[in-house]
Amino acid sequence: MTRIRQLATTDADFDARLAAICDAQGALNQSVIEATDAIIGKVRSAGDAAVVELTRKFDAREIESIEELRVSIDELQAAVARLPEGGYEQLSLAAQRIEWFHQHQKQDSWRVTDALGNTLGQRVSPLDSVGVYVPGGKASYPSSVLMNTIPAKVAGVERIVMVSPSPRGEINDWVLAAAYLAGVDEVITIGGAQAVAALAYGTESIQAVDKIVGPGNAYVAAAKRAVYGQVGIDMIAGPSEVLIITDGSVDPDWIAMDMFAQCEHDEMAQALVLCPDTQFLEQVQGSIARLLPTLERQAIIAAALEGRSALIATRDLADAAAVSNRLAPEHLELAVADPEALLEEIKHAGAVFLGAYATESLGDYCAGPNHVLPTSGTARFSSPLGVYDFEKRSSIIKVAAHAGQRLGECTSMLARAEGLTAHARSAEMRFKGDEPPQL
Ligand code: HSO
Ligand code: ZN
Repeated sequence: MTRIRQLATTDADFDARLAAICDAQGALNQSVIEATDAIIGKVRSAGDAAVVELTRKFDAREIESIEELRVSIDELQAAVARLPEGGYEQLSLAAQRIEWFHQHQKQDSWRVTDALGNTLGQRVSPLDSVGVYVPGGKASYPSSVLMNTIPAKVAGVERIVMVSPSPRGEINDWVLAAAYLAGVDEVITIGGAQAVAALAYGTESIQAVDKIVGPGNAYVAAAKRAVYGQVGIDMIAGPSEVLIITDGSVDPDWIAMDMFAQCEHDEMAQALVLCPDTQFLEQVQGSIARLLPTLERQAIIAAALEGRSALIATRDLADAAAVSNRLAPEHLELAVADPEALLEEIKHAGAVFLGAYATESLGDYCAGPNHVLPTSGTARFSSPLGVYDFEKRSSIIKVAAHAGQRLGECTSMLARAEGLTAHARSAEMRFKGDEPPQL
């Protein structure tokens, strides 16, 4: 029977045990980094020929050119038509809700006029082009295609290129349909570090992009790290996590199933339940034992439950919130009678699900907010993927002849203090002789 570890915040060794199960960092594997760097080097020097060769080798594709790896928009549309009954409607609903939510994230450009009459401002504009990486095989999620692409589209990105490996030429219809609905402009069935390198540096037939987003395996993560600086990247995601705070006012089966939903992602996934009521935690344990055998992915779930998961008894809900703030979880469920009150105590979380009905899985697919969230405690300083990740800001500085006098004097003195006399003179040339207006 799957026995999930039980902790209590009052245990003498609680902090150490919690830290041990939350540490997912694992040293970056040196051999992966070396292999990735070699691939990036090949793509940079041999371009298309390297991408073709690596795709033949890793994805068993019998191809001679990149053109054979492109999927046309007509083919994406054909995949939509092949979806099972109702598939198009449900995928569209998810896409529409994600788009509607993200529309609210659009930032406005702004301008202000200072007391001197100068105009200053910030202009917000979209990135020109973005690459979306979609893993192949089992981890190829159409929902992630929507979540990574729609914010870019809403931001106004003109060229969105999706890359996804297609071993032996197979590719998931749902992924293609999601690409169509989200408005992807180009699809190329390449993957791994070679796809990241091709997007970052460009090849003869693949035009480079400005930013690469989307999850991938260790090679893709290492490649994204390596090309960062040449292009922007979203984040390097760690294993997915959920932290559930409950007061015991919900059905323990719901809590168990929410843990399973998280844990079925992979063996390293984590589900933590924090509750002041130890009897309720026992009931959750009972629900786990009864429901786990009914699940398709029970082997993965059991490994994740026994690996980095725990049921944690807390003194009260405030104590639970304090633990949660320390961990800054990717997903935080507040399955309590008064979630708004508890939310007041929450400082860090990628996404917060309020109340018993707001299960993480709704957020994973169609609630609207993004499911690409900061993991491994990075919610302390970062945010969900959003429209703002596909926008950049330019400062605007407009100075009129008289309005700049006072700034000219200020610049002149500070520049001379830094020993930068050309700076000083370029300001002085413009404003010498004029009376400085009073501030
Ligand atoms: N929970 C994952 C996203 C996902 N779930 C995709 C299902 N499909 C990370 O937030
Ligand atoms: Zn999920």
